[in-house]
Amino acid sequence: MSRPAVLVARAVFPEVLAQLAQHFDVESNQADTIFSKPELIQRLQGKAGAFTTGSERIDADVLAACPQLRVVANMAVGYNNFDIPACTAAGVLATNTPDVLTETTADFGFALMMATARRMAESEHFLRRGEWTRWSYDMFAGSDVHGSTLGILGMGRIGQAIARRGALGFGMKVFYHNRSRLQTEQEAPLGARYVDKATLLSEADHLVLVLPYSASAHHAIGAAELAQMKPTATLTNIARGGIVDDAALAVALRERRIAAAGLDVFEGEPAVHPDLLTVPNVVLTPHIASSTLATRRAMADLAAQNLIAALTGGVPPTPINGELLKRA
Ligand code: 8YV
Repeated sequence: MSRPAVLVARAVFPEVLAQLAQHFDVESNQADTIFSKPELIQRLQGKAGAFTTGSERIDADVLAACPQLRVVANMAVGYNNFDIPACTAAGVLATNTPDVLTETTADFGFALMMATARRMAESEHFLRRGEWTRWSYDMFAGSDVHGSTLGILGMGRIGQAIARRGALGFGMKVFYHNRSRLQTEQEAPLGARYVDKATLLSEADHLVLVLPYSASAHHAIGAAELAQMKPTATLTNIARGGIVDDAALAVALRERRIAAAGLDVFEGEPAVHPDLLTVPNVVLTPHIASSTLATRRAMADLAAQNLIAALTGGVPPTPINGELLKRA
């Protein structure tokens, strides 16, 4: 019997390719070129599965042009690169990689928030420019993290992991806003308080965004929301580009309407809004919140397990549109 063919759309660990090669005829992209939509469609011809990352968009056009496709396995917890209703309508199982990146991503979110509050990037640039010639009493004075109010927009797994760090490690008061309120037993150990978005914006000393991207989350933080924040507050975005209106944020930073921002994700990344590159009070990182070797390997392994299970009659561990499995 011939083996299913799969496409691995971006470069990945050779060990993961080797796992896949035990089950499939694998076309891989170790050159790591970014496929245009026509090229992606062309490479998916005859493939039953695809191992994707956030850079491949699987939409109705791709699905219509690739009728043999049965599963798309994203090496990411976020899946806004997939049109899930279109996948489900086409009978294509979609999977993601939750849980394995939660703690690593929370570590990074907390670190970025701290670097932002304590002006680490701005002061490092100053030092590298050779401008540090003497001590002064208010040099790069930032704002305290310990004992301050942590605001979390999007209280899923990663949001809760950041809240734990803040409440238990840094004595922070935790306010959050989310589509749904947590159970009392989840809130209680963190002293987390569910508030409306306006209260979150006006009360947070450090606001961290951890919500998934959706059309309704587009520009959830724009000029109007930034205007509701304290002028001393910081904003950290480790969620997705497009949740923040980056142009409006650059204006707010330049005019010191908020103190500082830490950004790991950008609208239209890897392009970065040019005004963000020139304002001093922002820490910028290239979408690396989940990037430790151990976690990236765990993500790749989980995506591979999903692909293997889905195409060899097993049970994929982390399906997104799992209703397709029940139907089968
Ligand atoms: C990925 C992420 O590195 O998991 C996610 O949703 O944003 C990152 O961990 C990125 O999406 C590449 O697939």
